[in-house]
Amino acid sequence: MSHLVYVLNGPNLNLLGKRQPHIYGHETLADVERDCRALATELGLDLRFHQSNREYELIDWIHEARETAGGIVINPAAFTHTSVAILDALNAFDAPVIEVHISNVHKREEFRHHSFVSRRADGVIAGFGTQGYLLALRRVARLIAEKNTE
Ligand code: DHK
Repeated sequence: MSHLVYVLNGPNLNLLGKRQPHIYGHETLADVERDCRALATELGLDLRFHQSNREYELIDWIHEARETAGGIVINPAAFTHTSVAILDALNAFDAPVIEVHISNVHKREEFRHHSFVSRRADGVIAGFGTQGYLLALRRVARLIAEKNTE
């Protein structure tokens, strides 16, 4: 299985570090990308790191990943709670998917408690701040390694 992992980020995550820092923290998405790249190197993974405010772009990256990637780490942000289209795209992807939320969505408003993406995700991380991305990458690396020794 491929060592390429897509890290996908949904709407408003371009404002990470500036928007509601009491909820999402002070780290920017560039900080997250830097830390993910450093860990990926350590784990022997290649990374594609993307953010978009547009649902179709996230779907296109998931389709691209179908051809090339061994795993997807996705923080769909608000699309988590609304997007059957992203769920359908992930259902067409055959390798591990880990869903990440920076905040603990279960501690927040009722409408954040439901995730379409969780119906497909192999694991869900919420409330670990931006460290959640690194935990997700470690999990994907483990799942890829297990697949490759099967
Ligand atoms: C990020 C968002 O933008 C929200 O819409 C989600 C998620 C939670 C997060 O915690 O990373 O509800």
